Amino acid sequence: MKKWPAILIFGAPGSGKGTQAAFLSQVAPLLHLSTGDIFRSIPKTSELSQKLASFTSQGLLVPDEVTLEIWSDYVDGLIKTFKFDPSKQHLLLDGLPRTIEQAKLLEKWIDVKLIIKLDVENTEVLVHRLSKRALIEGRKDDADEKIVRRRLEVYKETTANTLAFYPSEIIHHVQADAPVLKVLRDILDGVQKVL
Ligand code: B4P
Repeated sequence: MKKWPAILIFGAPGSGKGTQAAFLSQVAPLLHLSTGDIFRSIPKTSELSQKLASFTSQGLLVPDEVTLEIWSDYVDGLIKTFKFDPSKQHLLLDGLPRTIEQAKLLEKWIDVKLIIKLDVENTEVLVHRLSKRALIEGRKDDADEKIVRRRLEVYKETTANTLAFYPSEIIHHVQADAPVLKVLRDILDGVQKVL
């Protein structure tokens, strides 16, 4: 199988991955896939959704095999329904991989062209953004500060190390503690080199 070309958007919870990926997919031939959104799209009454919630509601990562199985089934569905054409589009992966094991498993499917790394040094900025989103979107995992802080710890302890799996030449760092449009402009500087 020919691997799908992909750009990864990488950063702590609240760093702006979902926000920026939504903008980017409007202006470039990119198919935005957020693992968090895929999980949240599964009907809440299903057994699978309840299994996922047992992890996400505590700020923990969903197990690697389960994550990749759901993600790959989802992409297969998009190909079969002509919503993703790998010959014309790159995937824009938001929130995947989050562990080195996920990065290894993904090698089977994707050819990573670029990684956009959103840098926000101050944890309190992230906590503030997520608490604000809790008021707007009502996501349970944003509403409890203890859970938000646990997600940030999981990011520091596990997800941040995942970046080391990839060659540093393909990593484009962006200062993400800045207004949304400035962050977008800096991201586009990196993206235009590969598209
Ligand atoms: P996600 O849905 O990916 O949650 P997130 O990382 O918190 O959100 P995101 O990064 O998209 O939000 P953004 O900063 O754009 O994951 C939810 C859960 O699912 C995880 O905790 C985990 O349990 C599970 N999960 C997901 N992927 C997984 C995987 N691969 N393996 C295992 N488990 C997985 O936005 C945050 C807020 O900041 C928004 O309100 C936005 O408006 C604001 N904002 C963004 N940019 C800003 C800026 N420049 N200035 C001011 N505010 C800004």
